[in-house]
Amino acid sequence: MTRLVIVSNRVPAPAKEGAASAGGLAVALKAALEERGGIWMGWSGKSSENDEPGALALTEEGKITFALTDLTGKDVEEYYYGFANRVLWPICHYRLDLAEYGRKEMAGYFRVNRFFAHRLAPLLRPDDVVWVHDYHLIPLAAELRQMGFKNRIGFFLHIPWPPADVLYTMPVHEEIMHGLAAYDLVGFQTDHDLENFAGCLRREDMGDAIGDGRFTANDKVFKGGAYGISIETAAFAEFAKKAGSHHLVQRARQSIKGRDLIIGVDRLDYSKGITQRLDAFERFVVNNPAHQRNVTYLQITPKSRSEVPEYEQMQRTVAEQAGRVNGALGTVDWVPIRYINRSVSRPVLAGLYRLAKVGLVTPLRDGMNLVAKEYVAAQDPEDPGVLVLSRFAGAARELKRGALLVNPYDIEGTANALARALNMPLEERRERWQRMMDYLLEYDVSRWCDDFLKDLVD
Ligand code: GDG
Repeated sequence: MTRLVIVSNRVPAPAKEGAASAGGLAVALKAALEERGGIWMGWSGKSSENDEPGALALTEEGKITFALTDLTGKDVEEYYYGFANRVLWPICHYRLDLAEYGRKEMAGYFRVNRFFAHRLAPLLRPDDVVWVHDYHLIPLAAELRQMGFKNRIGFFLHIPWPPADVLYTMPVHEEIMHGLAAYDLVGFQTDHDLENFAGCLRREDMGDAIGDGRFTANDKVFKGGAYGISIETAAFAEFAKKAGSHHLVQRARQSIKGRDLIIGVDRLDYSKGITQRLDAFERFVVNNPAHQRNVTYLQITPKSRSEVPEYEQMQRTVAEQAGRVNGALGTVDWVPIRYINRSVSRPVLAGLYRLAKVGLVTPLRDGMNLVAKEYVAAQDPEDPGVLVLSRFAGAARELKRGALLVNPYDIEGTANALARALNMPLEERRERWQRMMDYLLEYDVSRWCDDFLKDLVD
């Protein structure tokens, strides 16, 4: 079996609390590496003290070698915050208005990708299979090819791929498209993203889909496919069941005093639709006096990318909004919204999912959304909660037969879905949950990993 080399911007730390606590993606990729032996390379998350990025730090864990590199402060500023998070992230989430094109940042992005390729090169053997992850590293294969590497190289994009009209507003769209065409296999979360990608190839006569999951571009044929990422469904279900006895989960249960719990869990990010969701919850409470005082909405929102101004601004907006709704609707013995602006541990998160009658997952645009899948897996099969899910999450394409799908821009519609979820009879809840759970048990994260690697190696 050939060795596997994974490259991603960040590399997960070794798991401390057992499989499901580490997060499904890390577990699945580590399992794939453990099986084949291999390397996981990425940025250490640190910036070097001087202008030199520093040497690769190698650590062995079983059959896996972790290879981490520091970046310079300038690299982090331009490649990570500048281009990846202030151009590619908003563009891929259809937010043309938020993209900021700086020449320096664009150059920094390509420079750091070249640097990654040079760092990786001495570690690569001719028959290694390379799997590159996410928007930070699109040009990596093109750099390796330029250096003469002929290895199988695959790419998986964790975020959405936009239509041509959106992508082509980006000054370096051509380089980005050429970068993707340098892979042997390009994987997207959904068929919708894949269609958008084909549309982007066609728009400037760069290439096209030629059937059977194959594409042409730059006189070369490569594969493209949809591989919806997932979670370790069975392990997470078991984990959530046990998490009920965690003292913090028990305290949460006591504190909601028999009220219905609605849960929202998202990194603080404008793509997640948090402000629209708070509006919808407020509308629901106003429209449904019978539910007032009987419902608690818990929003868990760890900070992310606080160095990017839009995120800093959003942090203030969400906190103010939660405070305003509580001030307007709360009573002496009822706080409608509990807002936690930091991360909670994975066992507590799993236990809270299971406590909640409704999982409210309403991104404005999302590659997949693992919270939706985790919420489903965590439910008690005898008395499952209801998933209210945005139609613009990749997960909606897989869970539409069980979730209540909403348009997150439609505040009234989302409020109505909340009412429907809280009033849903047990039998309907069970049927809907079972359909989603059956799907998630079959298409778990190991299946995602196997399907991608099989197509890459074939
Ligand atoms: C990107 C794409 C795609 C969140 N809060 C806490 C916490 N989390 C965990 C969740 C979940 C993960 O973070 C978030 O994953 P998502 O998929 O929901 O969203 P992104 O971070 O935007 O991920 C997305 C994903 O990549 C994978 O391809 O699905 O579309 O945007 O696992 O549980 N975990 C803990 N405490 C928290 O407070 N422990």
